[in-house]
Amino acid sequence: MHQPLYPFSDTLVRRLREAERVAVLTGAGISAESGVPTFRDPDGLWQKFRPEELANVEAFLDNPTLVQGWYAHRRAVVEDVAPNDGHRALAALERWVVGRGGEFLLATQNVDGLHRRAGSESLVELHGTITRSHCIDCHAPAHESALEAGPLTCENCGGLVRPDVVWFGEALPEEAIGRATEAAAMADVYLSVGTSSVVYPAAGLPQIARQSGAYVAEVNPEPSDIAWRLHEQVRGRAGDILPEIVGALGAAMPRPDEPLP
Ligand code: BV8
Ligand code: ZN
Repeated sequence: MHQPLYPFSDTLVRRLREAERVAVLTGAGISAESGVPTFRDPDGLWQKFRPEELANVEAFLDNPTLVQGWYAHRRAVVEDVAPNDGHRALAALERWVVGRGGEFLLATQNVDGLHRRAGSESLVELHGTITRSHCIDCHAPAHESALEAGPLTCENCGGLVRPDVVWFGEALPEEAIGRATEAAAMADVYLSVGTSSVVYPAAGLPQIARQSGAYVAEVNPEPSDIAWRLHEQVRGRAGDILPEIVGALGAAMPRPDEPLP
């Protein structure tokens, strides 16, 4: 039996081998190794800004230029980085599960678009994406140009332009949370990777999986808010652990320069 280098159990590998349905939830931690700051880590985004100040509609309407500038900064960071081995390992896991006739869904809270760039296909973005923007009045897609003085407005109607993300107090995209909830309820194995599990409804997904009979493990250097409710806590970084899990299954990892199938 493959002796993993990392602190995950043979049970997890066995349950993955036996699984017909695998579902995964990711948070900012899986993008940390790509150089995208998380929210609640000591050097995270929320240390400098409070979410209430930036990631909600009132804050945006109060100070659109500040919020647009914050997202423009985060978009520039994301355009500069690349998926890491953690993202690629989940794309490999998806191909391995689907290749054996199984079902796979990755639900991410991240808005950085790195999972899609790593090759994940069965993917829902629970909190939207900063890679697209739209007008708050006519909802026309908007192209975020560099912020000159004053807020960016819609070329169509002059309305304010906002990123396609889900802010606090806003409903998640129905289809995305619906598919993610169904996948959690049906999963044989559920992996929660790189999330502090404090934001709902996303943080409820691993708990739904657990209550529905899935084997639930989290991959995180620190225990998340719901770690004690899960079967297994794999202490480590996603970019180290996930390729080891995928290796233990004999699934091939895509190379960074490998063109997508
Ligand atoms: C809604 C915007 C209703 C996009 C974000 C009281 C109790 C329960 C819920 C609530 C409550 N009061 C209010 C609520 C609801 C609220 C909520 O949950 N608040 C919390 C804070 C209490 N939720 C909402 O408002 C949601 N909407 O409920 O709407 C509704 C229904 C119908 C109609 C109308 C309304 C909306 C939630 C989405 C909010 N948007 N961001 C953006 O700017 O990015 S949330 C923000 O937090 C990000 O989206 C992020 O994805 C999310 C979660 O954070 P994480 O991804 O977990 O990141 P974090 O930094 O916290 O943790 C990183 C982890 O990684 C750490 O554990 C760290 O140890 C680990 N890590 C670090 N390095 C690594 C690693 N792991 C692995 N490898 C590594 N290398
Ligand atoms: Zn408009």
